[in-house]
Amino acid sequence: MLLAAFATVLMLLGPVPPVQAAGPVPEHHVFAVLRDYFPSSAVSIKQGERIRFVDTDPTAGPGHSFTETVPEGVTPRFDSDIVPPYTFKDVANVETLPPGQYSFNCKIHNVLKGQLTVG
Ligand SMILES: [Cu+2]
Repeated sequence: MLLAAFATVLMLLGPVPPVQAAGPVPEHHVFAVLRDYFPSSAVSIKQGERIRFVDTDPTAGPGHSFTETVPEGVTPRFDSDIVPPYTFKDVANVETLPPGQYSFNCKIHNVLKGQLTVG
């Protein structure tokens, strides 16, 4: 009797949704700078993904950065800061960006620039 009532309640509740895992680990999109140029001027990531900026440029002593292009005095919303040659950094805050288009450049070398699309 009690079991039948319990079974009826379960049927009324419907199927139990599967338990969600903690969620996917944000992926890293690797963006490298090669010998004083960005090999691609366009980068696309999904919302929540991160970008690991790798400097493989042996010619640039000061290194490079992956930084949002902003007017002087404005704080960029994402920035790897300067990455010395043969090292890498994750671009800070890029995983928090809402979908949209963003311009980026190297803060040392303004000619190194591109477009980031967050989908
Ligand atoms: Cu640079």
